[in-house]
Amino acid sequence: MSIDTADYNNDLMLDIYMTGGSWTETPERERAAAVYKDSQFCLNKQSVNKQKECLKIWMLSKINLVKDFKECEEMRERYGDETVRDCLVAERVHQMKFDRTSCSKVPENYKIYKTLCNAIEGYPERKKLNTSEFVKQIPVANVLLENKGETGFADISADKNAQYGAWSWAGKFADLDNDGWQDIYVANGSVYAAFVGPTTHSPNMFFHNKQGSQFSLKHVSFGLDDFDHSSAFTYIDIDNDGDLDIIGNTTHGGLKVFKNNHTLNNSIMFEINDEIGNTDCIGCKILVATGPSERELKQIREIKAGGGFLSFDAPYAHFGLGDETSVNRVAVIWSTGERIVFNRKFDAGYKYVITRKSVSRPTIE
Ligand SMILES: [Ca+2]
Ligand SMILES: [Ca+2]
Ligand SMILES: [Ca+2]
Ligand SMILES: [Ca+2]
Repeated sequence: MSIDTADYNNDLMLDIYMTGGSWTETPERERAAAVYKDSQFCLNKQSVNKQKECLKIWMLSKINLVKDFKECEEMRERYGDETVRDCLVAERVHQMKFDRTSCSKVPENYKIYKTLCNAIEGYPERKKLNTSEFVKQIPVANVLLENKGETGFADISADKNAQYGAWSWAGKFADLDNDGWQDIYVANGSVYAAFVGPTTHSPNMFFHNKQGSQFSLKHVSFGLDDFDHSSAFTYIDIDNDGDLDIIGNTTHGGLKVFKNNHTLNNSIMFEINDEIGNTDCIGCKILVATGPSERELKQIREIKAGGGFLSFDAPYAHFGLGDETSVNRVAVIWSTGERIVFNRKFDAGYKYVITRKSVSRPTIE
């Protein structure tokens, strides 16, 4: 449900990461089932949602969507009439595929369910397509495609240990520990257990990039082990200390903020303003080199306004630099195709603003 591009192996060619309903078999599925197996998940405050809301979602997610409403009724004593009503409406809507005349019976104040019902009711007849020339979808996995240049892209998901996911709404690259290698964070979560099995609540997953050779699942040690129904997130340095923090969203609850306390490595950030192309320089690329030689570590970022499910990041280029204290060369490839190189030192620990004026040379602040 998301497609992001970035250079995971620092060869200056942008690679692709795609997420979807990937339900890969991992120990995470068993762990999720254990964590979320009873309402202690809510009572122990493992959720960002208010306790009552959390319990309601927990109950709804446990409902088997069958043709009787027995399980909804069983919720009445503990969770009250309102939850039973929600349950009945949700269940009714999901039966519409069997009985499409029922949409008019969904109460007017359940606007989302009514819209959903009418959308389902309108299933078009499916036209047979000749799929023989289509690129086949890769099922049950998130997908990392490495850019091999002239020979195209190669599926390296399993080789690099990056294929794991669940109901993966959004997966995006960023260097969260500032070691110079871009990691991947994936937001997982779906509320309908009956659709996707009992382990709906797989945690969000964090793939730590081991210098381009492998990814390893590190969401527990990085504090990103989140079992709520996450759907979207943005990377942003909320406290201006040079490491990227995360603001996440949930499908049925509040926002959550993950403050990054992990890294002591250095970093540098660039904001590019363009008075000739587009203001935020969407589509621009920026490259940096550190160390005494131009051949030292090089990294590339593309300024984007997309990448995640219903979400994207601030249009800045953030680079982790490890223990390097400066960048010695910066190149900008403008969205309009021109290129400019700054052969000067940029100290780490700052955000630089590069501006291309409409009538003069670029300036740096
Ligand atoms: Ca690459
Ligand atoms: Ca990293
Ligand atoms: Ca920060
Ligand atoms: Ca920090």
